[in-house]
Amino acid sequence: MAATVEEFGLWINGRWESPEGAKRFTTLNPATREPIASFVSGSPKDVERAVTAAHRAFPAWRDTPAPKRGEILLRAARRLAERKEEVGRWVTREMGKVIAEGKGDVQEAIDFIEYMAGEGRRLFGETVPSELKSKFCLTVRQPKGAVACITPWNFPTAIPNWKIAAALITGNTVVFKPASNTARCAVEVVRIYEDAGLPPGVLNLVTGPGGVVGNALIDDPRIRTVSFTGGVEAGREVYLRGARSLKMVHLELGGKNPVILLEDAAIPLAVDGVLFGAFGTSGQRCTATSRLIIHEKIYDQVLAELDRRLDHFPVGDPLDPATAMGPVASADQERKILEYIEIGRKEARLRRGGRKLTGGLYDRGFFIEPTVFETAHGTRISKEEIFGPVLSVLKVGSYEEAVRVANDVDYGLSSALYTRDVNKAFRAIQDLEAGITYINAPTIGAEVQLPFGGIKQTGNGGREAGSAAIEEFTEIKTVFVDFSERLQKAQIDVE
Ligand code: UN1
Repeated sequence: MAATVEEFGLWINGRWESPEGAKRFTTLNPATREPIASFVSGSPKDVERAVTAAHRAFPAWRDTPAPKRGEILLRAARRLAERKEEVGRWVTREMGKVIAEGKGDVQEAIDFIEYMAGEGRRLFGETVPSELKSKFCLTVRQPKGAVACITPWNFPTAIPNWKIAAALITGNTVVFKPASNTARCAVEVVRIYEDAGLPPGVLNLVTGPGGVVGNALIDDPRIRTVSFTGGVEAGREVYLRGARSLKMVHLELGGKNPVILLEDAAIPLAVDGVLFGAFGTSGQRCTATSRLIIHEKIYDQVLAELDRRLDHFPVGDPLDPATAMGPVASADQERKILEYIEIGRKEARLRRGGRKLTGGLYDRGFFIEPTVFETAHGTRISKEEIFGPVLSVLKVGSYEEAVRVANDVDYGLSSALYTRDVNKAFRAIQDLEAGITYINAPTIGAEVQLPFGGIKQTGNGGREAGSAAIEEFTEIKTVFVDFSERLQKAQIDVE
């Protein structure tokens, strides 16, 4: 008999509504396959209502002073901080990351909302001298209008808030379309803004498939910006679709992030970092360490240390604080990762792991062993994003070769170098083709007050978080104020 689960509707214009006869879907706990909750599979009509609500709410929200908007955001951040434990558990139950990371996901959301709340008293423009007398030149930031935030399942509270909090502080209204398999977490995201007293229509939630809800949002001419985080194929579709109506489309896509260990790297520190980078969140981060590029002089020693550490690396119940790695997020994820492992077995040397875990609690969920391949550069597993607990290890003979290998992929999100040589460190900051470079730290763990994003196929040139978050959701208005009381002609009256 199917267990009954809590049912949620769509949040449109400040009300939870369940459209008559709507199709529904249920999310699952990937550690147990237990159902979590049921959600509406939104239709184009639902999107239409949500966009209308966002569009109508825009003028009043735009005219609310930004510091006032900031007060609401601060209340939302405090509300989320009070509920961190509870929401962190929803993240772990619905997505499978271990509880410390579930709470970390929520903390990242809190940090960012707080940061954006403060931004309500900044939102700086520029003042620039004029070439003419008695004339001021300045810029102001203006909101875009109604925007769409389409978010992935791997950071089900942090990434939605990177987008929503930035969109709201700058005076936009939002339609939020979360990944279907973490819809329960999306409800928590909406609730904190509801509790904080956000006016009706300023934030709206429509759950459902990207091919229906996402597409309807992108096609709606009233949506001025689409902010999307997800896979590269879906991102390309979003970009092309948005291009038809000349929308600003902000993309955060994949990664194939390298950690380079030079011959003078502090090995235990580096291995700590690699384990966290490669197997944290079961490797399901855009920033995950998926390639370990080691100088040949320390290659054997590093791998021996990695093996030693992985011999005691508990995989299991993500709610148990002693667990190092939980399940992968879904049956789909499990299938794709196991397919890549099969590809790897044919083209590279499997050093450890490689199996779906079975027996006991493993039979109920989607558990895969932490997997390490030794491979030559150029194999599929060393170049394609796997988004799972699979690390490709590559041996190189020099700094130059390490950088060449690191850069020879389609992506450019995060990168890392372990060395004690300050000159090499600074060279790598110049040489590594990536939006983020870490020195003596792994490829994951970006902080919200800095811009986040990548180059090449990781995106289309934008950044989110940090100061860049404001750019993502605002138009710049350039203002000229002439108080000379006569016609002054730029470029002409200058001699
Ligand atoms: C992602 O995987 O898309 O730097 C985001 C990190 C996290 C964010 C990851 N703070 O790994």
